[in-house]
Amino acid sequence: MKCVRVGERHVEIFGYAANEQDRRIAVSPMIYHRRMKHKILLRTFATFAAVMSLLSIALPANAQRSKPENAQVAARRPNIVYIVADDLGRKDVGFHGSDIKTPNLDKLAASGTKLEQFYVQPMCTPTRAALMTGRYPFRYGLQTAVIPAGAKYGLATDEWLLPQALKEAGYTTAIIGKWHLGNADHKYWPRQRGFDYQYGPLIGEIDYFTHEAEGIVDWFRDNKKVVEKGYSTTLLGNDAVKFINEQNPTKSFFLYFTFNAPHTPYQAPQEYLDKYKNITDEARRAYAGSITAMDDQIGRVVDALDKRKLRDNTLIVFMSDNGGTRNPMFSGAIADVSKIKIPCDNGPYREGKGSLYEGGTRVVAFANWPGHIPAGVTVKEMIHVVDMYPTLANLAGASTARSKPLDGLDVWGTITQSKPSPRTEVIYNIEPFRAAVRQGDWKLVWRTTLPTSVELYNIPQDPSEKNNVAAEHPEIVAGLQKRAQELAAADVKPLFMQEGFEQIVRWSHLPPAFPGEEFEFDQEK
Ligand SMILES: [Ca+2]
Repeated sequence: MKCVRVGERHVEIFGYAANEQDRRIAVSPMIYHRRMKHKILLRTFATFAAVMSLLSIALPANAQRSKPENAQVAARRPNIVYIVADDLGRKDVGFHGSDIKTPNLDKLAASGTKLEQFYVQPMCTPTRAALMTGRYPFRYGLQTAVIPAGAKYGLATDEWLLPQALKEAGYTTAIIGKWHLGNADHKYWPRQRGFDYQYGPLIGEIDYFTHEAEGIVDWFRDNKKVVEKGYSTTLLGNDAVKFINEQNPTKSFFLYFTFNAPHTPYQAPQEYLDKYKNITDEARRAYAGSITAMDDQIGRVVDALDKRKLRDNTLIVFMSDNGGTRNPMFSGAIADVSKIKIPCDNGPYREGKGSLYEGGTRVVAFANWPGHIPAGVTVKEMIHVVDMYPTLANLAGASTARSKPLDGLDVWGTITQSKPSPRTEVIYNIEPFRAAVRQGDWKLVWRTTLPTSVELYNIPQDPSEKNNVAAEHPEIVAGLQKRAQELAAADVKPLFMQEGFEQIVRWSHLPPAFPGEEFEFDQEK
């Protein structure tokens, strides 16, 4: 675990001090409050410092635009259920060979089309922003890290989001699950961004049972905080089933169904832990249980669609928002996983969440729509999550005229007919300290902070990114670096860093930090 030593304290990055509970009891409320204030600032700085120091890794301008259609036409358009898992390891589903049981996902994948080169951003916020906007996060400053729970910023309100486009086309729109695109101001909340209905958490991670982070409940329905008992995955499933049952079958709906599972803290109800008595490692048992619990809720949603005879007119898309965690620095803030064996498995791909290698960005994904998407097919063409915006908008008869220039391309022909993907380039990310760009088979992974590094991989030949061939292909490296530089010159600098610097300035105006008054001070030491 990386630590920043400040005065008497070690401030853990993305973690708590191990004996925090004991300290709370030991100190006075005033001192405790002051310490917490320091701690929050220090953790923000530590997060920022860690990202800066440890991360060391042909624009499709003419996205297809559809013509607006009226709401009556939309009534014949398919329902869309877009399911997002949080930090799911690529290999951690049954159909990728895991011992973790996901029978419902396996069935949907087998009766649909698997998307084997489906790319996302390496963390929660950027991927969700890319899906909602059809644009890479470096276009609007969300490319670095996630929106911390205490941050003020959010997804720029001048972006025209997918639910806004679908709503305009006559769809009923709902988010049931995690948002993570801004929480400090109502203007960033989903009901203000095109969703007719909202239920679930707004920030990046919560306790599955208390729905809290930092002692604050993060569980809302239609902008109102609700206190409910239950395991978050089950509650989200209950609500999704209820939503489906309430829909008017003559009106199309878009359900954005986004679990906080299997993100840390690794937690599952006892009945799911009991399914994995064979797994001795506690973290992996809970992680496996949380995945199977999620799978069960997805099964309930499919059953609800079946019962209402909606399956033939419903597209289901499933993806993870980033690869499984492999580096504790990116696991989250609630649980310290630095001392456990991290349970996520990204199969053959290098590293995981937070990384620009394939393990962080090439995720488990499939699409299913009986009669429209072939069963038993695996598409190996490149697709990026930004492509889903124009693809779904066109499918829904929604206009993208109010969108900013899309990075996404319509990949419906690729998904349904295995046509060559219109996407020949993937921008993994553009950040001040690193970038990764792929054109065709070649992928550049470029760390720009000292010590710099340049890596080049031929992904089809070397999907595990083991053999850096940059020295053998200087002209390809130069071309990809030029592309990264062009994009960086036009980007919006990371809001995470901008607000991080503001926090540092505030930190410098805090009262001086001295050792705690409650401790005995040995004059000799
Ligand atoms: Ca995530």
